[in-house]
Amino acid sequence: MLYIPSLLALATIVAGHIMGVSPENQHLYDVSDDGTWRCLLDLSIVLQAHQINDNFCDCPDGSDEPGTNACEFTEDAPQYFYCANEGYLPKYIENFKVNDGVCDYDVCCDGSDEYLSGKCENRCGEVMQQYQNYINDRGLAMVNALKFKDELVAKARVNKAKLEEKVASMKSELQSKTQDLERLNQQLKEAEDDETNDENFSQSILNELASYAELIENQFSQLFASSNAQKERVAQLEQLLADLVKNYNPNFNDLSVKQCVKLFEEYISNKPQESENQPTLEKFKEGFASLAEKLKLWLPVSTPGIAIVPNLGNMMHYYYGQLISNFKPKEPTNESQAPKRRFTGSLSKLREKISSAEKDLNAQMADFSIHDDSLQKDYGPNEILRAVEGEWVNKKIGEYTYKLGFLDAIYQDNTLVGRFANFDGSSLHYTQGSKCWNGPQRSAVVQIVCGPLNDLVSVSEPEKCQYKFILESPIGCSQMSNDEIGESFKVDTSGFN
Ligand code: MAN
Repeated sequence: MLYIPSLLALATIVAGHIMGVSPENQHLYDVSDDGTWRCLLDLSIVLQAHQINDNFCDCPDGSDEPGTNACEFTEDAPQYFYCANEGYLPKYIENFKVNDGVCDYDVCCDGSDEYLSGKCENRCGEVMQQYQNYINDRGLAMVNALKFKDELVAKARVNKAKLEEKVASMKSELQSKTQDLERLNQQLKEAEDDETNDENFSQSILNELASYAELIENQFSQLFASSNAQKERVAQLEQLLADLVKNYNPNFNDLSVKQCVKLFEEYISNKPQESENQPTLEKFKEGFASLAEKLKLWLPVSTPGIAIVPNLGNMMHYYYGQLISNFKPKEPTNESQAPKRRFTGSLSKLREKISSAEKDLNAQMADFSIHDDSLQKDYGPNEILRAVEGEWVNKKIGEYTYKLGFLDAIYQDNTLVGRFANFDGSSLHYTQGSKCWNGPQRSAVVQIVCGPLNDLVSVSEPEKCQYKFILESPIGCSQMSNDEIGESFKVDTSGFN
């Protein structure tokens, strides 16, 4: 049968050029000498040359219809049409958009996707202009953003240096305070040793006092005993003489008797009255007991119920025992019942000083650890996050106001979305937020894209209570080629119709 090419076929085969195929792929449609061609992904299917772009889908991979929309566009076999876009950049458009009556200038600025009707004039000049403006603007923005980024890196470096300086000074302060504390502890030890020496000293003094006290008591006892015996004898003599005065015969002219009677009468009349306050051993003992009472005020109080023995030596030993027991390490006792030591003021002051120095040192150690840990933390490439530590970005998006603190936390109004966990170089991760109603704890990933300033541009919730933020920041900027910048270019077709 004679093959008569259709209008479409004529349109798609222009001087051996296959419509919808890029120049570098044209060779794939070279026809064999016998005038046949095989499907690209299934060489067992042999077609006649005129079956290419005949608006009928013969190949399962759709390769025989690169310039029409005859083959179905599926996920497994997507079909694309090549637009040359002379003066701009070649592009591929989905085949179902070919000859559908719509000028898809965002892809085919040359209008070639509507080649059948020819209704779409070539706009590639304007598109190219838009593209160049975009590249220039974005390029300039990128240069500025990179400048900001360099400033951030420099600031991060300064912040780190300051922190290192602070950590070093805290370290040396801690070392000196540790040494001070060691000195104080040494002082305490020496003072406690001195106290033990005092104890030995007190022991020898008190021993001496006790033996003097015993000696004095013995001497006084003997003295009082002999004094009483003497008094007894004098009283007997006085009685003898009093009898003599009473009974002698004055008619006997015995001069010696008369002289003795006269002298005795004088002796009696001159005899001093016996004092009421005669020294007695009891008074001496009473005096020492009062001294012992005073000692009780200075020494720890004895166990209730132990009577004070009214023997001078015993009393000395008794109070000495109290004194010694005070130096011995004490069993823990009920504070209210425990006797209070009244002579260790300087020691207790020293202990107080040590305890407050220890508290101070512990607080400073904790503070030091926070700073030292922060020195070890991961702050991303060039440690750039150090530059924004403590900064917050706020933005009302939809019904909520979001607050994002770098290295801190994210809030959705007052709800905690998450606390900073880590930075993987392109995204900040926040976890351990407040629990979602019937769901997980809130968490967020903040993707950082290049921008001149820190700005939250969008938020979404791909899974319940798991948020995704896009944050523009100089942190996300890196040197890009024009082609890379151009990847995000979108044609503005609003002025084309
Ligand atoms: C709040 C917000 C939402 C979240 C729901 C879950 O309304 O935190 O983002 O999806 O709670 O109950």
